[in-house]
Amino acid sequence: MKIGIIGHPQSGKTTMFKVLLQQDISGNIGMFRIEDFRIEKISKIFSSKKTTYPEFTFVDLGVISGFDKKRDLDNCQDIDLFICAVDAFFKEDPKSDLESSITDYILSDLEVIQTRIARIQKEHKKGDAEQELKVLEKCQRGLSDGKLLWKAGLGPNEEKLISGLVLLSLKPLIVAINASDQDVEAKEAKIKTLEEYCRSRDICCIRFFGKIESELLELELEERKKFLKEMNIESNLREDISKLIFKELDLITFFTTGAKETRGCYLKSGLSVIEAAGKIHSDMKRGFIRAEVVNFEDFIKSGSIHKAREEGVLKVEGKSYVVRDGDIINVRFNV
Ligand SMILES: Nc1nc2c(ncn2[C@@H]2O[C@H](COP(=O)(O)OP(=O)(O)OP(=O)(O)O)[C@@H](O)[C@H]2O)c(=O)[nH]1
Ligand SMILES: [Mg+2]
Repeated sequence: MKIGIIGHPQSGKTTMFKVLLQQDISGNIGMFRIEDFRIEKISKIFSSKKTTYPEFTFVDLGVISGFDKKRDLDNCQDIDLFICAVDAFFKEDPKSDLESSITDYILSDLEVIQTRIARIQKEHKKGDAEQELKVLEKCQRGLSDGKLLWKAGLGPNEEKLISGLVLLSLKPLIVAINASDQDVEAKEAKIKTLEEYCRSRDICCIRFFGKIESELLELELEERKKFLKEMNIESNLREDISKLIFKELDLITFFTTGAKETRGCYLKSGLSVIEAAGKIHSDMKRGFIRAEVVNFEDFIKSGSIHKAREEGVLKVEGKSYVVRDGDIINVRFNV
């Protein structure tokens, strides 16, 4: 999954990017390791030589502006979710910044949609093009009402028909409010206004403390946590963002384990075990026979795979089994 950071100039995008990646990174792309205590626990129990965490790719996209729209949109093509940084440390009226970012989003999508509609109408195509036109018109109505497409109630088939277009608001959006390190109380009101605005649009938001959190990057994790606690700052940007991304993209985590490696992977919820197998290795999908599955909670209660099998919580499942969050999966395959 690829996550793009956007926002107004100087809103703290790069600061947030660095805090999320836990390093003073020079480029604008980096890997974000998703912490999950379950992975460590499983790895320890199986004495795995290697522990592999799931990761998101983060991209600091900079400002998406009118001046080089084509290039900006090309960069957004494969983004799965956007995080919009909003400056509440300096700006008097951060809500209007966020509103204007959202308006830019909507206008960009409207332009893409209208261009596409004009093209289809000009070519007088039938069949799929007619279906697409219906979806485009639905999108146009939604956008004209100020709705983000991601909230416009499009079905999977409708989304498929327009999947070739770069529509920013079709992707989930999380708002990250860069709260201030100074005059915290005085700034509380404008942060609350922002949070209220996000609620009214049904957009998830979190607070972070860009300046302080980035200054603490040089310290060890435990030291950092101690410092933040002493400063009365309750922010765990990495954990909070990770949870929200899982929620908005509707992801779950499953595990594979053995003496060689314990690995955590994320998966769209509702997918079956054969799709999970494909995420580990294409051979596993191709030659899938069956899977042995035990959920993390049951496994921990049982204490071992042997016990889990005895107690009947480890089950043999076929390819259509729908994976649950926390499943430990052993795929039997033959190629
Ligand atoms: N006081 C204060 N300054 C901050 C905070 N977060 C970021 N800054 C400062 O604001 C400036 C802009 O931060 P960046 O993270 O570079 O912002 P950006 O959105 O990446 O900026 P552009 O890429 O130029 O659009 C830098 O000088 C930061 O040190 C904060 O929470 N408090
Ligand atoms: Mg920047």
